[in-house]
Amino acid sequence: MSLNENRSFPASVTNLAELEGNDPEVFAALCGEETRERNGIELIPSENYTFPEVLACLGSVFTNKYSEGYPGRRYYGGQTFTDQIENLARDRAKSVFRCEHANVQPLSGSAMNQAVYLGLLEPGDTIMAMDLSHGGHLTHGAPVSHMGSLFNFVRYVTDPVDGSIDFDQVRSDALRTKPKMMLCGYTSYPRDIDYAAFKAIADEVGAITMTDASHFGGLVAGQAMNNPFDFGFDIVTTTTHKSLRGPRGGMVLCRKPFAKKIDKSVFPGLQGGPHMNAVAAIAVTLQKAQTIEFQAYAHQVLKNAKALSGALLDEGADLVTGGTDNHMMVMDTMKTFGLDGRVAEEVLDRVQITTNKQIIPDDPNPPLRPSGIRMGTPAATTRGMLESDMLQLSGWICECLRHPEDEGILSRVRGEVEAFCQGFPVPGL
Ligand code: DSN
Repeated sequence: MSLNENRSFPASVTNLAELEGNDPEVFAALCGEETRERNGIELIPSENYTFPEVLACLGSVFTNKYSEGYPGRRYYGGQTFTDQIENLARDRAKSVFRCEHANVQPLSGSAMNQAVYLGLLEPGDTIMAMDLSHGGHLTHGAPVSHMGSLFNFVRYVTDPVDGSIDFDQVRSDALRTKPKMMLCGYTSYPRDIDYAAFKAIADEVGAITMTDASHFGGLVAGQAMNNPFDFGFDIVTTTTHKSLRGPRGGMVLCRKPFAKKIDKSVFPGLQGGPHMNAVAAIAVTLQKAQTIEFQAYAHQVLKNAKALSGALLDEGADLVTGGTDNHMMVMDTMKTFGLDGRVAEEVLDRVQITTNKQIIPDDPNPPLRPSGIRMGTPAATTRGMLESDMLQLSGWICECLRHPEDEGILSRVRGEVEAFCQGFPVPGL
């Protein structure tokens, strides 16, 4: 049976036509964003172009439905189809990440991490996690976050030269502070994680092991990076919209003994009704993530990151940790070009190359004027760009940052970028 047997198809086209007529201001902004995404190169490592089917689910009638509870145990009627999609999303998550339980309801990355801490720990308990300026996320205990004041975070840092984590130091801090949880994962760290080393220390002190895989969830799913569950980890969280190419949202994946506490913590502990349009989109994403094509994509993301970082290094760029093992890199623009990250981001914005200003380890500068920028390859790879294209990107980036006030150069590069992008259509646009 077609869901659309009584109406014209596709619905989104009809809806956009209505939007154009009824709210031209919002329509104009939407068109502007679409053009921006089409004509520019997206290098923010946490952003991507989602699958067209994901956009279809997000704009679907599942938006209309409240579904507090879990499949088979809801607090509102009318759940035949929401139960179907949530079961699909959960089963697919378990299969893709090879885990025993999945909760696909968290509304965001912050909510998913908070649900884990609040569900498994008591306020005041100690958690070890990576320091914000060394690559950890706000929810990994940054003092400005609510989690930072609710729990006692002990932060580990990275080596200033090669970016490695000193596991002797982590072990001695763990023995001294007796964390209930050891957390690895990052938002701005261009290296892989030694899960075995973390797990050994956690076992020694009896800590729960958690990985926040938000940035590289898609690369784990595509079998291009290690899966923490293969090292015996207890909990893995991941957002669904970064390298995974799904809708904005989060998932908590875990071993069976943690399942009940995690579910109770997400709902009713932290959230009310899940966004079932996003859950439907997560189901679609996880079906895509099981394909050979997605595996090829994930591996190409890493190859492109190696190519881009290599080309930048050849141009004399100072990259934090000296390169990358994953999909991202952080360039110290202060050291390389004498520009702070805000200025570098603005210069690149002007030529339609989108990056984000980024603090570097122990940054002497404040977060809104930090010393670097962060770049990554998931979105460019989605458009079909390959290693040779990364050489071209590196050339434009360095030329513009060497001549930040040369209007002639910036205007020429802007045109070249726009022409180049026409060869790499954004899926679905
Ligand atoms: N905003 C995400 C990122 O850019 O890494 C993390 O929350």
